[in-house]
Amino acid sequence: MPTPRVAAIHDLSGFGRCSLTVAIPILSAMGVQCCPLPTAFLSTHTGGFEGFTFLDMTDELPRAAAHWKSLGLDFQAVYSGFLGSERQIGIVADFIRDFRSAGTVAVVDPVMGDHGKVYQTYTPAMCAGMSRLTELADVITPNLTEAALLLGVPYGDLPGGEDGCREIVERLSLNGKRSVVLTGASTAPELIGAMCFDARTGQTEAVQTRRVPREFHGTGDVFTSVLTGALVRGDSLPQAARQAVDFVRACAERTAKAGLPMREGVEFEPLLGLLTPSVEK
Ligand code: PXL
Repeated sequence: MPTPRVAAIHDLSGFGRCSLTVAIPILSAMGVQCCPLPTAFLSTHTGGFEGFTFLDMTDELPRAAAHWKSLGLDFQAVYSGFLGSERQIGIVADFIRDFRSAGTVAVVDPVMGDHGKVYQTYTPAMCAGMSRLTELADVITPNLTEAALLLGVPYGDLPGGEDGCREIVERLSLNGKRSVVLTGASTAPELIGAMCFDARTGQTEAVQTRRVPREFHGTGDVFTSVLTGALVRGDSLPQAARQAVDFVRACAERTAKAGLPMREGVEFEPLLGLLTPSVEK
């Protein structure tokens, strides 16, 4: 199989294991070429650190995209996540339109918040723009907070339980046109994982694992990076979600055992080998 190539449009946070510092090693370990377009450079992510630096890269994105276009590059996936400004919504939308071809999957992780709260750097206009951006996606991967924002309902009013998660993904599917992978979805108290609506088959299916009773920053980025890598390697949506759920669980279990702080993310580095396909010379 030729090495699949992914354009990854996320921030680069120097410390805290999220976004590009997760996507690049995970996609590489999966045998996928990751081409980063950094939306911003931060000293750390914004969840749990005070005084982080933030360098907005908005002006650089269309310049880099134009250069890539002039080189005739193509991508098997465009994968976007945390955005640095409202203007980046339109830039990412243009990128998806310009680089989309028959074999391209557009994965939009509508990163906006967690635990019922919107992230510090996200304005209401950015959240509205993110919702428009998801209309261009083949696959979206909201957590419950982001699902509530996309549906325009208060977090506390989301339908609960397995049936509620099924209803959420089906309502977010734009009448079955796009696939939806709801993360942090739980069908029983001791289980956690994803609820997937697959637009290719029209099926909704829960992909669950035993819950690790701790939370870590950046697990959504680990999840969607594995999912994207598996999709460009040709796996179906439920197969890709299974790999992502199992990898996040392995990372969370290891990190919880080591007693590491939530804000430093999951210690995924020693486990990258779990993702590596057997080597063909
Ligand atoms: O994991 C999502 C994320 C990505 N990038 C930055 C963040 C967050 C969540 O807080 O702050 C900079």
